[in-house]
Parts: sequence; structure tokens; C-alpha cells
Amino acid sequence: MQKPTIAVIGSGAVGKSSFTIQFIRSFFVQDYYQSIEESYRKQIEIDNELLILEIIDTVYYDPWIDDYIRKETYKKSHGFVLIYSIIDRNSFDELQNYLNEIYRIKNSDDFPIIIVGNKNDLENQRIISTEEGKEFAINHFCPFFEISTKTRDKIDDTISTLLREIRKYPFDSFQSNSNNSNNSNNSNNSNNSNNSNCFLF
Ligand SMILES: Nc1nc2c(ncn2[C@@H]2O[C@H](COP(=O)(O)OP(=O)(O)OP(=O)(O)O)[C@@H](O)[C@H]2O)c(=O)[nH]1
Ligand SMILES: [Mg+2]
Repeated sequence: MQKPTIAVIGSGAVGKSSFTIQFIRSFFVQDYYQSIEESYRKQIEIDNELLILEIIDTVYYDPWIDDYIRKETYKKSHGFVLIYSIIDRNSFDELQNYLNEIYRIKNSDDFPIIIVGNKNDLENQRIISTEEGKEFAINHFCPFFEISTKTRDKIDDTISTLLREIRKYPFDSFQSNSNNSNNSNNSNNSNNSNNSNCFLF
């Protein structure tokens, strides 16, 4: 059975843990505090194929600290849910830093990433418009959703869209892609669905 790993990343308090817990356990935690990175596994079905998804709920990383755990998490992930909060300008402005970090560690600027604007239930506090979020995602060739981890809006769509992006990507192995040296030219061949190294569900 295929075992993709995805990491949920983004600034502090954007809803990374809420996203993960909603997806895994289907409930919303009003006040959740977590000081270490946690990973969860869930068997899911996508396009009639069963797979075991590992989802890593990351903690906020100080972008100025060269963090070993962050690097290892990024290295082993086959895809990323990159979250900002639609009520927090700073979290949106930091998206580019996260993308740069992924591009650097993966040695590729074409990697499965979905951009997600969370907290869309707080419409009256919105600061980032849908158009602004969408434009950022389009400019970086990433799928985009606005979601709410509180109402569970588009949580499953986010995961299934990311998994379909991962399926298109020519990983060396579906168990692990930590050997990044072979990914350096993936931007040139990522659309080659006949590549024998493709991640197949
Ligand atoms: N209204 C609303 N609140 C949310 C939503 N998602 C998260 N929150 C709240 O935002 C706060 C932060 O959520 P967390 O899931 O802990 O955020 P995080 O990104 O994991 O935070 P750190 O791990 O500290 O970086 C909590 O009080 C959540 O209840 C949402 O979609 N809507
Ligand atoms: Mg958290």
C-alpha cells in the first residue's frame, strides 16, 4: 500500500494543528497547545485506491534558525499543505519564505504544495481577499483553497487535491524521497506521467 507523507506548515496560530486534528479525528479544538511536532497516520481512499497517509503537524519554526528537525521533516515529505490565516497579514507575507525553504531543501521549485487560506468562517475579520490568495497560488503554480478548520469546510478537498498532485510527481520511491539529489531536474519532467518513478496510488 502506498504511504505518502505530507507536512502541514505555516506561521504561528494559522490553524496547522486544527487542520490536522479535523482531518484525522473530525473535531475542532478551540484551544490547542502543542510544543513538539506530531505525526499521525490515517488509512484513506482516493480515486478508489487505499493508502496510508502520514500527516505531520509542524510547530512554528523561526525562519532565522537553521533547524535540524525542520530540515528532516521537509526532506521526508512528499507534499506540503502551506497554510496562512485570512485574518493575519503577517502569515500571508511569510508564505514566500516557506516556499523558498521547500525549494531549497527539495532542490526543486516544482514540488507538490497546496496553498490554503484558513479561517474563512471569520469573514467579518478578513484581511486577505480571496483574489489575493488565489493570485499568489497561481503565480507559484499551486492549487488553492480557502477553508475553515472550524466548520470543516474543504479539509478533505485540500488533502485529496494535494494527493493528486503528489501522484503526478516523479518521486524516486513512494516510501521516502529523502534522496534529494535526484530531484534536482524534476521541474523539467514532473508532467511526465509515464515516468517509471512516478508515485502511483
Ligand atoms: N474561527 C476559527 N478559528 C480557528 C480556525 N482554525 C484555527 N482556529 C483557532 O486559531 C488558534 C490557533 O489554531 P492552531 O490550530 O493551534 O494553530 P497552529 O498553526 O497549530 O499554531 P502553532 O502550532 O502555535 O503554530 C486556535 O485558537 C484555534 O481554535 C478556523 O478555521 N476558524
Ligand atoms: Mg499547532
